[in-house]
Amino acid sequence: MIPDSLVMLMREAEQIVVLTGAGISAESGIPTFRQALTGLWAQYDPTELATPEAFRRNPQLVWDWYAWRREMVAAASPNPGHFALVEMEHHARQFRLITQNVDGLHARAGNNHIIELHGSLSRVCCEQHRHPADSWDDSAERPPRCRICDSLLRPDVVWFGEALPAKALEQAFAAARAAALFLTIGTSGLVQPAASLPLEAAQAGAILVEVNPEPTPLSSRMDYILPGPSGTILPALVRAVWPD
Ligand code: BJW
Repeated sequence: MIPDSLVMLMREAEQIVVLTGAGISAESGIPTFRQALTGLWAQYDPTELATPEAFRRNPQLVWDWYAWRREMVAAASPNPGHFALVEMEHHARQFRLITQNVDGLHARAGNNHIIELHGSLSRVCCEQHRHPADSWDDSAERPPRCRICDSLLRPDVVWFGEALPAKALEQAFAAARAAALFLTIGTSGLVQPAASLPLEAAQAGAILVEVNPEPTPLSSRMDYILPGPSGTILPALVRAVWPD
């Protein structure tokens, strides 16, 4: 299942860089971003809720959607795919993990070198000045208001049309350019600028590997495709490369 040539390349790679998307958390029971929602949220399209316009139009709806997701993530656990990346970090000479996910499951699994491109569900800040809020009471007004400037609180995540955190973005592109081997795991490769990272890595000479049960717009650029769920493929990959 894992080509011998890939095993050798991974063993010898000076720096392994990984980009993850929602697919790696699918086996933890967290729906992917472009998967239709079920239950209470079935009538909404996530790509239409994750926008500043949606928040301006209906802040309570967007706040409640994130509260629901925060609870779902708190009840979930990292899966074998997350844990395989902890092993990979342990064995690789140098390792960087770039994630588009806001669920914090990589950190909970035990990875150390994580670059979060799209923020974090666990942080909340105010709409106007991005003042961080450590605690909030949403029993009265939802969203609650910032204690400093009275603007509405929002999740500290990156919505469409918003700039990614400058430092994280800079670190991610630097890591991509330094990669000997770049793994793209569980992402549809549709959202920029994250989707440009594998191409930046390839331009600088990296070998590209994709782990995904479905083909993506990035698939044609890959050197290796490992089709299947990351919770199965990644543990098999780590076992093949570092058997002991
Ligand atoms: C499995 C699996 C299993 C299933 N195992 N795999 C250039 C060209 C065109 C457009 C743009 C461009 N540059 C910028 C844009 C606009 C826009 C964009 O990219 N639009 C495209 C959709 C066309 N980008 C932006 O707006 C970005 N901002 C920006 O560029 O700002 C510029 C600026 C500069 C200065 C000032 C101001 C502005 C921001 C993008 C922010 C994205 N935010 C979100 C929400 C985050 C918060 C939240 O989670 O609510 O990020 S949207 C959503 O998409 C989320 C995800 O991180 C992101 C990527 O999704 P992902 O992870 O790929 O998930 P899915 O669901 O799409 O795919 C899952 C995959 O898993 C699938 O392939 C499955 O097959 C697979 N899978 N089970 C492995 N078991």
